[in-house]
Amino acid sequence: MEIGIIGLPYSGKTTLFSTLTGLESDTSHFAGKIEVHRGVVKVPDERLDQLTAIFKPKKQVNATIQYVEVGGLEKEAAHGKGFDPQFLAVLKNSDALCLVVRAFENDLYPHPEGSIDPLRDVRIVEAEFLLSDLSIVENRIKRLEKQAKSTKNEEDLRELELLQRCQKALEEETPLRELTFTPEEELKLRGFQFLTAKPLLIVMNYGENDIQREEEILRSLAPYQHNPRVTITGLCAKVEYEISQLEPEDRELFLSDLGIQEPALPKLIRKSYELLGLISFFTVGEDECRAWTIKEGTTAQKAAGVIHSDLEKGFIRAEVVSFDDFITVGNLAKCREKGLLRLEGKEYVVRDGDIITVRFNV
Ligand SMILES: Nc1nc2c(ncn2[C@@H]2O[C@H](COP(=O)(O)OP(=O)(O)OP(=O)(O)O)[C@@H](O)[C@H]2O)c(=O)[nH]1
Ligand SMILES: [Mg+2]
Repeated sequence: MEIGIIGLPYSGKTTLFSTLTGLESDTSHFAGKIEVHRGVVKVPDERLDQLTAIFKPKKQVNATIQYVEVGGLEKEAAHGKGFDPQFLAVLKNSDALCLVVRAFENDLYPHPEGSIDPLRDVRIVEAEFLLSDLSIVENRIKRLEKQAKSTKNEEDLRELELLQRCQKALEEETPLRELTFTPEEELKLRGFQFLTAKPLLIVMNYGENDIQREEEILRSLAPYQHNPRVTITGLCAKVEYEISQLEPEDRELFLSDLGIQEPALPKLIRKSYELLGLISFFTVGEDECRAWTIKEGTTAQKAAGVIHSDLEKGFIRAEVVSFDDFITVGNLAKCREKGLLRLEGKEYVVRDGDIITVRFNV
C-alpha cells in the first residue's frame, strides 16, 4: 500500500517525508526534474506494544505503509497546464494521496501564490486532479462511442454510460470519490486510476507558533470536512522533524517546552492507515509479536494467506480472541477456559485487533 505525498512548492512535503521515513531527501522543485523518493514507515500501534510487553518475544513487527514523495508539481502545472506525465504516473500508482497544505509563514520561502490560504491551495490542486481525470474520461468516451456504434456491444455501452456519469460529475467539479458505484463499476473504473477517486488525506502544515491553534486552523478547510473519503489532519512538520532528530529521552522535555502532549506524526500515520481501509490482526508468541495488514472485510482464510500461502491453502480453522478480551484476561489459556478464544471457520470476517492462531494442514 502506497501513499503519494504531493503539494504546492514550499508546502513542506520534503520535511514531512523525511520525518516520516527517517530518510533525508531533497526533492526541491528547483532541481527542475521529477524526483521520486520512497520510504517504508512503521505504523505505530499501542496494542502491539502491549502484546510485546506480555509475551516478551525476540522481536516485534509492526505493520508498514509506504510513502512516496513526488517533487515537481510546478506552480505553472497548478494553473491549468496539466501535470507532467511522469509525475502523474507516480500519483496514479498510489492507493491514496496525501496533500500537504501550507499554513505556516516563512519569509525565506515565500508561498508561490503570494499568501497563506489553505482552502485556495486545496482547490488549486483539486482542480488539476479534476482536469486530469476529465481528459482521460473524454478520450475514452470518444473511443467507446466509435466502437459501440459498429459493435453495439453490451459491455461497451455499459462502460460508456458509466463514463458519461463520471464526465458529468467532473464537469460539475465533483470528485469521483463522492460518487457511489456498484462493485462491478468500481472494478471497471479501477483501471483508469482516477486521481479524484483516490482517498485523500489533507495535512495542514502549520507554523511552530500555531500548535495551540490547531482547531482554529483546521476550520479553514471546513468545506472539505464532511467529504467522503477525505481526512483532514494537522501538524507542524518542522517541529515534528526536530522531534524525530532527538534522542528518545530528550523528547519529553522538548514536547513539554512546546506545550504539546504527544507528537502529531503517529496520528497522521494511523489516519493514513484507516483512510486506506486497512486494519490489523495480530499473531503472538515467544518468537515474535506481529501486526498484519488486511483490508476491512477480509475473511480468515484470506487473512491467513497474508501470513503465508500455505496457511491459506491448508486452512482448517482460526483460533481467535479480540485484543480487548485478551488484555482483560491476560493470557491465552484463561481466554480459552472462559470461552473467549473462539474457533472460527474460513468465512469468518476478521476484525481489527483480533489475535489469531491459524490451524492448517499441508
Ligand atoms: N517556519 C516554518 N518553516 C517550515 C515549516 N515546514 C517547512 N518549513 C520550511 O519551508 C521550506 C520548504 O519546505 P520543504 O519541506 O522543502 O517543502 P517542499 O514542499 O518539499 O518544497 P519543494 O520540494 O521545493 O516544492 C524549508 O525551508 C522548511 O524548513 C514550518 O512548519 N514552519
Ligand atoms: Mg521537496
